[in-house]
Amino acid sequence: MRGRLISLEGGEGAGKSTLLAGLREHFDRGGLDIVYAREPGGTPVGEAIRTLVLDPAHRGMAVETELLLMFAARAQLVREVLRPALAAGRWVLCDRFTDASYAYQGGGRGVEPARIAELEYLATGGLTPDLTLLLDLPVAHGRARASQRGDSSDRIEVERDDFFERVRAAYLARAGAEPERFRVLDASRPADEVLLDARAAVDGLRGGVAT
Ligand code: Z5A
Repeated sequence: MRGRLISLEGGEGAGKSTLLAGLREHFDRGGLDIVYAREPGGTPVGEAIRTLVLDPAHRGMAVETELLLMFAARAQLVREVLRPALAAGRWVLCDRFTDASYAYQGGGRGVEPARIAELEYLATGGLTPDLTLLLDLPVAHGRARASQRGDSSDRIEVERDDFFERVRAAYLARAGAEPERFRVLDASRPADEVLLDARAAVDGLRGGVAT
């Protein structure tokens, strides 16, 4: 039986890394063998692309280049990690997937969704998550959290608030269009509450096995 693909999405500082750590602990406790991946990245080729695409030195990167690099990393991840894991019946938890391209390059940068869909088919063959957990919170809240981490901003994080407002709107529009796949979580709540909801959604997908 094919495994399941779960993706985590959200704007800057929404708490994806925090949630991922909590879910990981939950799965480990249940003795579940989960494959973890992240985008852009998750393979040696993908991690090299991540370094390139997020490097603030490349301020002049064209929108099309950014889009193609995201999908180049994704194509590699799908071929090298996701397809083999799913075919072997394993479950995969991926920190971002194709929805991020529709939100950031589509909503944020203004690329036509139809153009993105062409690349999606090429890179993923139409592979879609079984469940997408969207961490939603106001842009200013997420940015304040991210700035508290004290690390330096990458090439996308330096964008202005209106960019991230469009990203958020694009995510919510996608969630509204596919309510059966998305679970929108109010990420402004304490991390343990967000984790409880996320666990319930994932366990629901497992038919209650991972309780
Ligand atoms: N990108 C793209 O443009 N197109 C694509 O197709 C793809 C990606 C795949 C890298 O993503 C960038 O790539 C990203 C989108 C773009 N650019 N941006 N901006 P990333 O996922 O690696 O990085 P990120 O989006 O910048 O995530 P992040 O800023 O690292 O945030 P996070 O993982 O969602 O948050 P966190 O580190 O878990 O939490 C941030 C802080 O808040 C931290 O101090 C936590 O302790 C705290 N926190 C977390 N949750 C809570 C709660 N619930 N309450 C209070 N405090 C909390």
